[in-house]
Amino acid sequence: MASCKKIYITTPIYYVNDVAHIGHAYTTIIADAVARFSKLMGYETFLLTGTDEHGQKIEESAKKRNRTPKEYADEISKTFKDLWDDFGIEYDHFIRTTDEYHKEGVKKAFEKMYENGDIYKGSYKGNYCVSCESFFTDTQLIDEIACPDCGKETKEIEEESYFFRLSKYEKPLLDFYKENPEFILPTSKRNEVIAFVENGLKDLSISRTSFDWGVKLPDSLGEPDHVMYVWLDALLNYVTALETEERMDFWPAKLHIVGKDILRFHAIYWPAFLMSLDLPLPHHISAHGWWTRDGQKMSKSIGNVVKPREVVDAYGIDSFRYFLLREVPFGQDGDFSEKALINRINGDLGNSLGNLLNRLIGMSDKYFGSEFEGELGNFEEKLKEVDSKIGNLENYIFKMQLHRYLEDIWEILAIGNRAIQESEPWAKIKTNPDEVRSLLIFISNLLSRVAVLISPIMPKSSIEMAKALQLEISPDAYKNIFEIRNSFKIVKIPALFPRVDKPKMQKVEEKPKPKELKLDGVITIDKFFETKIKIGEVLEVEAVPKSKKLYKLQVDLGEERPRQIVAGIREFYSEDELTHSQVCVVANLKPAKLMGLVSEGMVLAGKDESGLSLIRPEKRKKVGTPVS
Ligand code: ME8
Repeated sequence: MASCKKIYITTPIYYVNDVAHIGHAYTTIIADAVARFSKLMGYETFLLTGTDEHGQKIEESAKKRNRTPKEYADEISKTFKDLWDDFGIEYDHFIRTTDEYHKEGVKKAFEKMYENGDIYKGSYKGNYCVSCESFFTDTQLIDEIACPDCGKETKEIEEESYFFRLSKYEKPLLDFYKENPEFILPTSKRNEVIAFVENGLKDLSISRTSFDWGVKLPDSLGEPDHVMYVWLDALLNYVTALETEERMDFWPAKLHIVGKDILRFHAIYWPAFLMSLDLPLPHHISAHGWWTRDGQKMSKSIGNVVKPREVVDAYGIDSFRYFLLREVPFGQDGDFSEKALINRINGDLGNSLGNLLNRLIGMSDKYFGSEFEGELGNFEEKLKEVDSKIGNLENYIFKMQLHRYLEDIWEILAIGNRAIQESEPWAKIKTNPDEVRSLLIFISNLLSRVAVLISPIMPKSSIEMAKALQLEISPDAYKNIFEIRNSFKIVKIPALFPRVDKPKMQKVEEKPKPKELKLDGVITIDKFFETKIKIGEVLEVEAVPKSKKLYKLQVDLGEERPRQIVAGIREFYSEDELTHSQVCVVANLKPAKLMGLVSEGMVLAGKDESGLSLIRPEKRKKVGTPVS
């Protein structure tokens, strides 16, 4: 473990534009597990979580619901806090970016960065994604409009703005990554960040005038119309929370745990801001992968978002915590399915852990009236095998290898279950009760170790196990984990993980897939573009003699002279309606003769039983504009 004695761990602060889902629960549960482990190891530990409440996205969400942004933020922030409280998350401080102390702290930081010469005023023109609250250059956009991160449409904005000299930190950042190879975890993600920085960093626009819902710039700047860029406001929470608790001695953070979606903000902007503020940089930014459900991206419109409360109501918090941390290696994407969760409960939790404890409770009661005392005898070697595995476990935690940690604990449980199988106590209890007693001493010592080791991951089950084994879960118990106990009084407890026979959660309603369209005479886009359609203006209209249906039109397509077009629209439009109106014309049709008149194009129209309608541009456009 690292030499620092104070460990500061953070989750992202979550946007209050929506309630928590499995992704938020995942990050928070990992952070809670690591913080609990750190406490178990005897380190002074501070866990921070909270909500991110400013920005255009929140302002828009509130407006849609006819609420003020603050009312809306109060309500959603509370749902996050209540959820973490109900889940037993042991956070030390819950920050809200609308808290006064935070806003003051952010203003002070802005002032300091300004005084250091890292902030200047300019004007910003660019493409803004409201959903991601970030800017993109034209070349970063997909199809010239969509956000490269979330695919939603960006807005072009031009406004006066303050800028942070991010470009100045390009080299210091690259040097820092080089000198601190474990700054970004997992290391696979590190290369992505380095490549991004090597590509060149542009100065960052850090104030907005196009909306209100944010922290105002410091009064000293005299800019009442500017609010701070939400990511500057949000990232600073990691420091303002400690300041208000007067716990700056916890800085720098040991671990910022984030999803891979926001790694760039934490691994590039955040260290650059900190350098500008002359503050030391965090030890690790750990980015985890993305959860899907039943192999599909979660989305409200599909209705397949995994609600953490629903899972926990059905299966209990410890099963959920175990599943999340065991199912996917940190950094990789994971898939939630109820079936996979049930398999973990019935397999790992029920058959391996629950069963071993049950066997111990049953045998100790039946053979020794629940109390026994003795030596390890033949099982001494086996306990050594267990202890050698435990020796490696600590390394996994701060490297975020929680799945490996759990895998090793489950190997230890397998050693215990195997020992019972091989020793056949039921056959030996009459002939060799000493060996059976030794076996139970071994199993009790093994389970005592496991009870302590799983306490950060499954705190409730660990307390239940401790009750059965009559031990206390504490940093002392962890420090003395290798001590061998020779006498036990086992207390009966209900089965830890009863078998789950059928799914308990509400089924996700499968929305019927849209029917496949039957397309007639399909053409390629190239073929379509062979037809040149242009916008034109009707200059003159004349009825064709001896015809009830035809008009002779002079249409300006922006060419050297107007075109003469004969069109069968007389029953539906008056001359006045047509003159100086715009129409769409097929411009590369071979000229044809109608009633003896040359027609040099075709106006587009649609006709049904109620009559005919010309196809016109919705707004007036320059004549000759191509239609595509
Ligand atoms: O980004 N799988 O807030 P946010 C895994 N306010 N994790 C997921 C997930 C998924 N499908 N969906 C969300 C913000 N997450 C900013 C953060 S920090 C200074 C500001 C988790 O509410 C994951 O941790 O969009 C991700 O990084 C975070 O929620 C984003 O939460």
